[in-house]
Amino acid sequence: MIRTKLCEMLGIDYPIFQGGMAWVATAELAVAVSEAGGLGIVGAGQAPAEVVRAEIHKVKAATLRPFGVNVMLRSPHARTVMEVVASERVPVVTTGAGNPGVFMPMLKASGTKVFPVLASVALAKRLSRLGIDGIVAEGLESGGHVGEITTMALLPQIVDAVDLPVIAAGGIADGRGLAAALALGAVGVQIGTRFVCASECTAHPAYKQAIIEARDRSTVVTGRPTGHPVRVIENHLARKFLKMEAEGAPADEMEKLGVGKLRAAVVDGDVRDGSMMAGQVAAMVKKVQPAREIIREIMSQADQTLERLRTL
Ligand code: TUI
Repeated sequence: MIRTKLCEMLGIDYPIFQGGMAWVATAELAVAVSEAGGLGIVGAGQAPAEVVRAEIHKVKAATLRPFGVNVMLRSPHARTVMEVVASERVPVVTTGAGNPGVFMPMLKASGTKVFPVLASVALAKRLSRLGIDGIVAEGLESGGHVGEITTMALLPQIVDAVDLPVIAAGGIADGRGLAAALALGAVGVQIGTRFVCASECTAHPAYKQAIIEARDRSTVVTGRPTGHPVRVIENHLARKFLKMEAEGAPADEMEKLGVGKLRAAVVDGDVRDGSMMAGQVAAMVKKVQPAREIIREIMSQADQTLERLRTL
C-alpha cells in the first residue's frame, strides 16, 4: 500500500484527508474516516464555537486517532472557533475561504498542524513563511467555494513554489486521481464529494442521491460576478442565481438569497431550492458505502494504477 511522508507526519495510515465540508462533515463522518485510517475533518462552517467544541468532544470520545477541524475563515465565528481548536489541542486544522495568517501564532503554540486550503500560488508563498505545515491545493473542480485554476495546473505550480508537503484537492474521487496527484508532486489528496456519500455521513439521503445521479456537466458555478464563486449541482436555486447574475442583480440581494441554503440542502434534503454543493467528480460517485470501503477502494486502485504505469 502507498504510504507517503504525510502518513508519518500525521500518524495516519493512508494519505487521504476528508474534506471539511460545512454541515456535511460532522463528527460522525470524521470519526469514520479517521477510524478507517484517513484524516477525518470536522467542518466548522459558520457554526458557533461551542457547537464546534461539542463536535470535537464527540470525535475525541469515539476515536484515539488523529483528526482535524476545517475553519471557514469567512464565518463570523472564525476567531472563537480557532480559540476552541487551539484550547482543545486539535491535531490538524485546515482553513478555507481566506488567509489564516493572523491565527498562526496561536495554533503553533497549541501544537496544531496547519494546512491552509488555497487556490493560488501567491498566497501559498506568503503563508509558507509563517510556519504552516503543508498546503491543500484546491482546483476549481471542487465543490463549494472555488478558485479559478484547475487542479492539474495549480498543483505542480504550488509544489514548485513552496518547500512544504502539498495535498491535492478538487477533481479526485478514486485511486486514479490519487495516483495522478502523486505524479504531480502531491503527498496526499483531500476528497470531499465522495465522502458525502459515505454511509456514516449524516447528510440527507436526497442530497446523496443527487450526487449519485449527477453526470459530467451537472455542476455549475454561481456567484462569479459577486466574487464568491460556488460550485453546486444545477437545480432551481442555481438557475435563479444564474438568471439574476445575467440580469445584473445587486450583490447584496444575491447574498441574501443564499442565506441558509446549504443547510436546506444538506439537513432538510431540499434538492430544488437548497445549495447543492458538490464537485465535478459527483458523476464518479456511484453508491453510498462505508468510509472504510471508500478508502480501501481508493488505495487499492491507486496501487493498481501505479503498477499499470510501470508496464505501459
Ligand atoms: O473554502 C472552501 N470551500 C468552501 S467554503 C464553503 S462555505 C460557504 N458557504 C456559503 C457561501 C460561500 C461559502 C463552501 N465551500 N475551499 C477552500 C478554498 N479556499 N478554496 C479557495 C479558497 C481561498 C480563497 C481565497 C483561500 C484563500 C483565499 O484568500 C483570500 C485572501 O485573503 O487572500
